[in-house]
Parts: sequence; C-alpha cells; structure tokens
Amino acid sequence: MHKDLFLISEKGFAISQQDATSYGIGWKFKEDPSQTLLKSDVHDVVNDYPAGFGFDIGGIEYGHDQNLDSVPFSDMRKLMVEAYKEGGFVTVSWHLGNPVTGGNSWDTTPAIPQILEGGEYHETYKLWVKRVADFFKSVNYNDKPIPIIFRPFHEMNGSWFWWGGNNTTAIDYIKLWRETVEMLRDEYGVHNLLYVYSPNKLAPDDDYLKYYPADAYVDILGIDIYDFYNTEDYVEALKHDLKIVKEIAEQKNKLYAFTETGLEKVNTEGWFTEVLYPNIKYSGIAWVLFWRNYTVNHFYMPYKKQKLENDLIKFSKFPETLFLKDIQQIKTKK
Ligand code: BMA
Repeated sequence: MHKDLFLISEKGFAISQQDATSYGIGWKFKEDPSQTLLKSDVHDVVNDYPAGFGFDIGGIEYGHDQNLDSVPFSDMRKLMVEAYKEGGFVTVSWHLGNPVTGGNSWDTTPAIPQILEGGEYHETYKLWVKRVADFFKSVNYNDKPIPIIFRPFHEMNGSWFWWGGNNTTAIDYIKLWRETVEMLRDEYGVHNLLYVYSPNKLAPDDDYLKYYPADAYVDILGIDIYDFYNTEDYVEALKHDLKIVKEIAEQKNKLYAFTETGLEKVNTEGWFTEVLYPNIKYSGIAWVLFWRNYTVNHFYMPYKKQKLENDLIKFSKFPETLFLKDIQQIKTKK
C-alpha cells in the first residue's frame, strides 16, 4: 500500500473524494445484489472512479450504527472493501464527539486532559478507541483487514474542534495522539493502519510541526486547504504550504498528500484546470481529496450538468490526474 502510493506520487496524484460512493447529488448508496459496481458523481462525469475513497467514522465511538452524516457503518464497510477490491485506497477521518460533554466534534469544551491516562474520562475514551479498533479489524477482504489510511484529530491548528487550537496545548495533543496509536496498535491489535498528520492551512506564524506526534507515530504528512471564494489567497496557500509539507516530508522520507480541499458548490470557471492544477502539478503529493457531495448547497465535485462538468473532464485528461483506472495500471506494472 505504502509502496503503491510512492509509485503513484512519482506519476502524479490520485484523485480522491470523501463519501464518493456513499451518496451524491440526488442519490444514496443502496445495496443491490445484481449490481456490484459502485456509483459516484465523479464517475458519472468522467467515466472513471476516484482512486482514493474517503470515509468518516464519526459516531462509531458512541456505538451508533451510522456516522454523523447518516452513512450506516455496515454500508461503509462494504464500500471500503469494494473500493479496495477495485484497486483503490481507503482513507478515514474521525469527527469524533466530545468525550467529556457527549457533544460533537465542534463542542470545544476542553477534554484532552480528562481522557488521557489517569484522567476522569480515560475509561470512556478507551471504550471509544476499542469501538474504532473493532470496526477497523472488521473491514476484511479475503479474510484479512484491508489497509486503511487513518487521519484522526485533523486540522488541530484551528480552534473549531475540541482537540485543536485554543482548546488544548500542543503537548496534550501529542499525548493524545500517541496514547491513541498505542491503544489501537498494542492494546487492541490493529495493524492495518497508516497514520496521517494533517493540520489546516498555515496561518503566518504557524509552525507545521507544532503538534507533530513524532516520526514513529506518523506515516504520512498532509494538509487541508479550502478555497472559500478567496482564490488568490487559496493559490498563495497552495504554493506556500505544499512547499513546506514537501520539504519536511522529504527530509523525513515520508509520503505526503493534500488531505482535504475543495470549493463549495464549485462555481468558479476553470477552477480545476486553472486554479488547482497548475499549483499541484509539481507538488509531489500522493493524492488530493475533495470533500463530499452532500446537497446542492454543500458539494465539492461537479455532477452531471453542473457548471464545471467540462472543466473536470478536462482536468481528468491531464497526465498527472490519476483516477481508478490509472492507478490500476500503475499497480499492475510494478
Ligand atoms: C464537514 C461538513 C459537515 C460534516 C463533516 C463530517 O466539513 O461536511 O457537514 O458533517 O464535515 O463529514
């Protein structure tokens, strides 16, 4: 898996999307035994699937049977296995709740000291991590858990989640990361994960490594940067931040990726080919992940007849933009 991603990063970058096959504009995954093929808005437009498939397990910690965006975990498991079987890769974020209040990720009540070893909510948190472990161990193909790229506690340099920014200290964040990895790996025996560290777009004084848990606890470096219809700013951030991630990753001999991006409602002419592409073309990222296609007011990839449909088609024809068929070829050639 790791090797495949290095090969991919030499040829270009894998196009990925969050919840690509779980739902799209006007449809939702429904199991159909006569139909094994996946559906995705991206496929409807470019006649190929994304190469990377993003999922979110937020809600699993509470023992819910569907995630925070109403995707049943039983469906998610099937979609993950299907993506892997087809030669794609699976990446997972975790919008977990606040263990102290029982609220959601955006409940910024400080919680880390209470859930670390010795804290009042440590046992609760251990149970949460066990639920995550049980799920990861249950995503099997040919009786073996499939590789999963896990990207927990993302965007920690912002203050919108309880695990980041003003709601914690870097020291506590790092302790939480390490304890979580140790629980998953040593206590619960989860060995099918690659861990991704992914801060949000850097503010001028931000140090990319401020919350970095150490080389032994991280496999891949990432960054999340969105275009909020402030394209100039976005392009500046792409240039500046991706260069920093690249330099650090190269020093550490690690893979790196553009772990989240997008322009909500993709409504800027030529966004894929003229704004994004020139700025990631030589960046060396292994993949770029676009956020989800949820509703007509919250989507990040064109769907059929959407304004940027042709721009996405044009983007898909560049040699570096690798969709599922492209990475199937890269993998079989090795
Ligand atoms: C956010 C939004 C939310 C969603 C969350 C987790 O960026 O898309 O609507 O619940 O991600 O997927």
